[in-house]
Amino acid sequence: MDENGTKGLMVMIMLLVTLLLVWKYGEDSQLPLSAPHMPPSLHPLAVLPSRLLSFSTDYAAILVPSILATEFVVGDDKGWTINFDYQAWAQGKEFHVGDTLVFKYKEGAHNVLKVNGTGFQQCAAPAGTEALISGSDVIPLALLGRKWYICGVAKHCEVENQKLFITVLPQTVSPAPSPISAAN
Ligand SMILES: [Cu+2]
Repeated sequence: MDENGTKGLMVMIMLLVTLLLVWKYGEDSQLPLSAPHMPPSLHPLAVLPSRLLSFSTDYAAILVPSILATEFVVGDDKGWTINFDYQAWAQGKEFHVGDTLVFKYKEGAHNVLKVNGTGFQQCAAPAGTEALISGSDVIPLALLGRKWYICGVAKHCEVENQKLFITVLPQTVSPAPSPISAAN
């Protein structure tokens, strides 16, 4: 092997080593930032934004289902009031953990008491039950099961039927859109 051939071989080896280092460090963000042999495009600071982006995209996919929680305005346009059939209103609706109820009424005209089944039947809340009185009372449905709410003002519950009973179902997780349905 002549001198040029040896030089050529050396250059080849150095090139290979450099490529190996670049490949290794390009995959590894633990790299010291001042590696001199690194092309700018493989520098960790150049790679970082795209890694962050793909991370946040993954995260968004996980978080989306909880964003789809429903807010129910009790009684819709009528709000929380007397002479309204709240059982008819609740009929056909599905309440899930993570959803919220909003009781809307003129402040002072009504209130909201969370009671148990007996309290619902008797239109009475146990002593010490704290009434919601803001006129725009938001109740997160945090737990599964049956929930009962009554108005504690005057005889709105007994006489005017201002009471609501719902059953809260498990949290819904919306299925990811399938490629097949997306293609169709
Ligand atoms: Cu009332």
